[in-house]
Amino acid sequence: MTRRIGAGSLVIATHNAGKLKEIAALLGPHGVNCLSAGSLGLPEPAETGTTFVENALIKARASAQASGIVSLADDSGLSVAALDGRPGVCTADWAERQWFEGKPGRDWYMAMGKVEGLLCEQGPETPRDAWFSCVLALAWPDGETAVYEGRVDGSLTWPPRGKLGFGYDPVFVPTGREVTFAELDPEEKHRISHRADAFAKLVADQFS
Ligand code: ITT
Repeated sequence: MTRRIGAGSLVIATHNAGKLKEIAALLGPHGVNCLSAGSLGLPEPAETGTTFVENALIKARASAQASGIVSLADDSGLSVAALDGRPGVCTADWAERQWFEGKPGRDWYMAMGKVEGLLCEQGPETPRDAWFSCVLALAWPDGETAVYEGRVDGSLTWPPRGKLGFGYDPVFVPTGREVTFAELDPEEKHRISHRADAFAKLVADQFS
């Protein structure tokens, strides 16, 4: 049986404000006292893994060791079928700019445009199927870990639409809907997203 988080605090080992907001909302009903990596001043480890699982474990372990508190990390990304699954684990890297709004930062419009540009190079008939993956990793300070994987399928649209969510949400239309993740009510995204899928597995294992 998997070890339980228990009644104490849990560090959310992310420096991404959009993820932090979604994870806190998903954990809310379970009465967990969430602390953020940012508020504890925890460093961001280098994501040197080649899979979502490896990178989620790197982040969760680094946080648990630095804080001494059980930690939850999320590694996630967008995979495009016609691009052989790219950007995948490099999803955040495709947004990195040396100078963005006066400082180093992430430019999501540029990243979405890069995906669109590569699809356009392949011609108008290119399938636009894509999926988001999310791996949630729990790590305890003594080294024990647990991993939960989630996915949501959909297709890419252009131009971007909607102001909600974060990252690549404005170009992702989940299967069976006509609106993008950035146009969906956050509660609805929390029901169907890759993060929600991974969370359902975590909740079944940890809180049932
Ligand atoms: P942390 O490592 O600090 O958690 P990060 O942003 O660097 O934050 P990742 O390495 O996991 O996180 O990168 C995943 C990227 O995938 C993220 O920055 C988003 O751009 C994108 N992404 C993940 N989930 C998403 C979602 O629900 N909607 C839109 N984009 C998402």
